[in-house]
Amino acid sequence: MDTQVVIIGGGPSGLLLSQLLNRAGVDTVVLERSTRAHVLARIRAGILEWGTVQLLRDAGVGARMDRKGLPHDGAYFTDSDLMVHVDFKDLTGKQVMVYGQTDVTRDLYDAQDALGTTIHHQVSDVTIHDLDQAMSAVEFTKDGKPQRITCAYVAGCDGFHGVSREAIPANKRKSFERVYPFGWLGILSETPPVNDELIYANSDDGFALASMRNANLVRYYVQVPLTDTVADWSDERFWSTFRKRIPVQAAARLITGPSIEKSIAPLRSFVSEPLRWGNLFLVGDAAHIVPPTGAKGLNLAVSDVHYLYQALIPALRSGDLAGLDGYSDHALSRIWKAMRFSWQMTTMLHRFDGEDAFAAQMRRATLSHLAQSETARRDLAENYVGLPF
Ligand code: FAS
Ligand code: PHB
Repeated sequence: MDTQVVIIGGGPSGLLLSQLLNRAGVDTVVLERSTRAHVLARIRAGILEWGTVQLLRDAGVGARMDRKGLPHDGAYFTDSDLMVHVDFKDLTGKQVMVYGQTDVTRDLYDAQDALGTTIHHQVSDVTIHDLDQAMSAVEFTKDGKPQRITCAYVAGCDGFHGVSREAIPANKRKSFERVYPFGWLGILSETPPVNDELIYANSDDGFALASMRNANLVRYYVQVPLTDTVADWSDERFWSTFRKRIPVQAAARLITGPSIEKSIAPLRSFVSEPLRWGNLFLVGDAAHIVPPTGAKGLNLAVSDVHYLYQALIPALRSGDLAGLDGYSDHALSRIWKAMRFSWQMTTMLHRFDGEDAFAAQMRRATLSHLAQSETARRDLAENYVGLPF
């Protein structure tokens, strides 16, 4: 056997699984189709649940996060000028950490390099074999040459557009999907945040999110029609729309500047079951996608990694397969709860084209209840900071 675990995908879930396994003495090989620079250029998640923060520290990659990250006690949820503060720390005893996925991924690459882990970049033609045998294999092309690696297990950490999910026969897979009729246009701008904590803003004109990366780098989003492209959105148009959608008291403090990154992400909810097929285990976006409204995408990938890591160690050390046999159901239980929260936040905060006045009233009443009910705020807080692993 060439290695114990082949990990397909060098994004956050693949790298974190490799890091945890390597630190436990397990040999891995990571296969990534892009260059490291391309992976690190992606601007994605910005909020880490407290369980994610702890796991990154346990993996030995928390030092830079603890120096540069911003612990946040709460966030604001608004309906036009009604601003509701949900104090996560007061309601749950936990915070969240503002620390970009790009930084997490960079920290993981640095740590994997320090361990001397084998990470093949720019691989292509990845195929997975013999999943029902004691020893499986992964074939791929690297520098124009065909390669084959034998292994005990394969972790499919290759995201929504990867090959792992398709390695499970279509008639053995069941998928669930909700595609939302809008996307998020996101920008990065080297300007001070409009608010000390995040603002999830619902307005008659649509949704906006005021997030950040540090005291002089903001990450702002506006809901846009799916038909829009980045070319439709000048900085001026972005700023005037964003200013219109956040509460007036925040808009008065807004400092605008040139965008240094601008991209549109579609919104969907997706789950593929099961997460296991023989020696293959799906992790993260390879198995599920959530709309970013609940800040769950990256964090769900991390909890999958936690469950798979906890299951692989006894299997590899003593042949105890109970954890692996239970991985799919165990991970799916938490996945579906995060799926629900992300869907609820998306329907609560976005204006849907063609919606009737009743739908707008439901959104308004939901936020008004949030303002008046500590129970409602605690329910949101428990889900936002992350349900227990
Ligand atoms: P990833 O997609 O990050 O990584 C998969 C890796 O596998 C990639 O590097 C890919 O190149 C590689 N790969 C694919 N096919 C392969 C193959 N055949 N062979 C080898 N390698 C292969 N989440 C949030 O919480 N908040 C957000 O704001 C947010 N914004 C997002 C914006 C966009 C545009 C996208 C796409 C996602 C966003 N997400 C967000 C979700 C995102 O953060 C994911 O949850 C997170 O990247 C999941 O990590 P992975 O499972 O590692 O998948
Ligand atoms: C981000 O900072 O990119 C971010 C924060 C919270 C979200 C989504 C994205 O819910």
